[in-house]
Amino acid sequence: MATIRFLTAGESHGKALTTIVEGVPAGLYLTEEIIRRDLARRQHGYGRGGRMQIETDYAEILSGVRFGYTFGAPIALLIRNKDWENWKDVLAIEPREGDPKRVTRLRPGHADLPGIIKYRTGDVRPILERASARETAARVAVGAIARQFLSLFGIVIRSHTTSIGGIAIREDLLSGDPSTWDWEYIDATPLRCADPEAEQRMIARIDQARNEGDSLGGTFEVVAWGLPIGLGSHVHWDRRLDAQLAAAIMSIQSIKGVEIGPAFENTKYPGSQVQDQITYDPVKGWDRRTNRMGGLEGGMTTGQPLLVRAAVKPISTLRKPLPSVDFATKEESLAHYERADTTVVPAAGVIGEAMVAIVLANAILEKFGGDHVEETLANYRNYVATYMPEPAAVGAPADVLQR
Ligand code: EPS
Repeated sequence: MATIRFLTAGESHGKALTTIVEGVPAGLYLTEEIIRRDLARRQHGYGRGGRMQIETDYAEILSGVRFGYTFGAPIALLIRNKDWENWKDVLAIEPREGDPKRVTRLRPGHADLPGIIKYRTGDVRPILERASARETAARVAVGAIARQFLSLFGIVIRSHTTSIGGIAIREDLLSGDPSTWDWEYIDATPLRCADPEAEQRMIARIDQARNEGDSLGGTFEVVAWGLPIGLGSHVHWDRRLDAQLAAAIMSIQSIKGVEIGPAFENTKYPGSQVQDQITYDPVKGWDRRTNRMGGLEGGMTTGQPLLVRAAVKPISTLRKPLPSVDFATKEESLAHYERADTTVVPAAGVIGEAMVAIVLANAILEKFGGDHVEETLANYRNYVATYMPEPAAVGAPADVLQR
């Protein structure tokens, strides 16, 4: 069972997104400002629609934190939707006869058709409201808590855009040790992209798609480093960390593919060129010459950086709608259109970070347990000392709890 569990509720244009996060150990330093930073990163990114000008996402902590520290109780979060003011009638809670703005013209690629049939709503509105990626604001807030917990162990998670609309970054830009890459720079660029030349072409492509009433997909990579060897397990399918990561990433709206490291690329080469050769250094300990397995072997971390890559489909709401069918009349009609984004790939990377953080925080808690973070840290240090040559090199920054 996952140790940290969370539920989200809320419609895209409803009053608010709410979340309850259960299972975070006591003693974790946590403030609304820590969560706000990640929420702002998710809102940044060229190619979003008008909605991001309306919202300034902020998670109020309603419970589970006192004097800046968690104490083991569930943490409740509330993110208000400013846009709710404009949707009060369409999403009224009180009973009402019919809806003059009923949506029945189905968008291929969205949850519209399976949702309206399955839930018998007779109206796509409630389906699209909950299927919307607005919900990911709540997930990013949970991810910020998980990230704060992981920082105690020296684990860092970042992401970057690797392609949009078929335009890819130069791969050699991001080789070697990710802890040395300029993540502040990447985060500040319009597309959260490491390759300025490719980024310019991506921006031009986004402008073209916007002008044509079209949308674009792409790919991103989440990178995590500072991981101990042996998170996850080979012994059972649902304890394999790669399975948990793939499920978590695939649960993000618009994601249609995931790979660990260069998994599809690896299929082109014989085994002799793909396995990551093992080395041992008397000071640094176990290491690898390459990282083509993306930091996982047998469903367990190898101690190498974790590389999780994902494919984001072009979003399905198009200003130039595709031919479709009206659910009410069953006659041919153009698909529904309302304000939407042209591309969401830069934001999807931040959401991917959040989901990876939640999975890794659970992997740490599964292995090391603990109701207070000091207990988890003590177990962590004890374990890492079993395979590290220099006990002094073990463990997280000791002063991190003093902030
Ligand atoms: C979304 C459509 C757009 C996006 C929204 C997801 O919203 P609106 O319909 O209000 O213009 O901006 O994403 C967010 C609001 C967000 O915070 O990410 C959709 O249909 O999925």
